[in-house]
Amino acid sequence: MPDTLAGRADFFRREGFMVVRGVLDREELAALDAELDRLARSVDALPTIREGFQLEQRQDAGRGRPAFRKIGGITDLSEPFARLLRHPRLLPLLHAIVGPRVQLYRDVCMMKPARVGREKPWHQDSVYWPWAPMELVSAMTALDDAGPENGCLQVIPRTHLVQRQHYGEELQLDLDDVEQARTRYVPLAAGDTLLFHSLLLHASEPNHSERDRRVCIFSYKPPELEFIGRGNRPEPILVSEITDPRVADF
Ligand SMILES: O=C(O)CCC(=O)C(=O)O
Repeated sequence: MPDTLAGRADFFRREGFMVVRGVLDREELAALDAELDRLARSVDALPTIREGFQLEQRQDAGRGRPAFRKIGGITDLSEPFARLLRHPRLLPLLHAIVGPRVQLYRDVCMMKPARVGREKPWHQDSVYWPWAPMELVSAMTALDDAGPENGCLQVIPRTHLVQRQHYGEELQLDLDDVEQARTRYVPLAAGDTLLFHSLLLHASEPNHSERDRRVCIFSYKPPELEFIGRGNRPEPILVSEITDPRVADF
């Protein structure tokens, strides 16, 4: 991995993803952990923000609390998650990739709980999303150690340059043999962040293990993207703005 900001941004543009190790320290992880615990205890009072929340289809009687699949609008629900949105380890890279003004489109925790967490088939995020051109960047930060056994993300490098046809209600696609051979697991330690392009092919397997695989995903965009969805364009949420591009080079 190149060690200058510009080199890392070039790597991202070429490969469609990159991993930033050790973004969160143990204290920050503990604060986020406590927040998810608090939200799980107040599920009945949880407001629906942006795409809202979903419980897992299969619940786990042993857990004693509802098992979430997803909690949307997490930065409005929790101050520690709002701080992660603008984490100083990520902002310079985000500016180098997205540009001088960075807005938030999506903020979710994907929980993939132990034993019951479902798979997510192969797809490109931008096919679901109302923005053109399809040039968003997601930052997936692991809140637990994530490996193949508990459903870490899988990607296919360099697939972010071409939009693919998806099918079905969940909008997914099937890989051919060549693509299958190019798939890669991306194991993350708790506190690592995977940045990936909104057209990168990715998926994750079910979690049959005894360990949760919780991640937080923020999807960032430049303000110039055109809204091509139905209804009203969502109010922009500014994450960070720099007036002097050299400031990004710290
Ligand atoms: O949580 C996962 O493993 C997959 C999430 C994902 O693919 C997405 O949110 O687009």
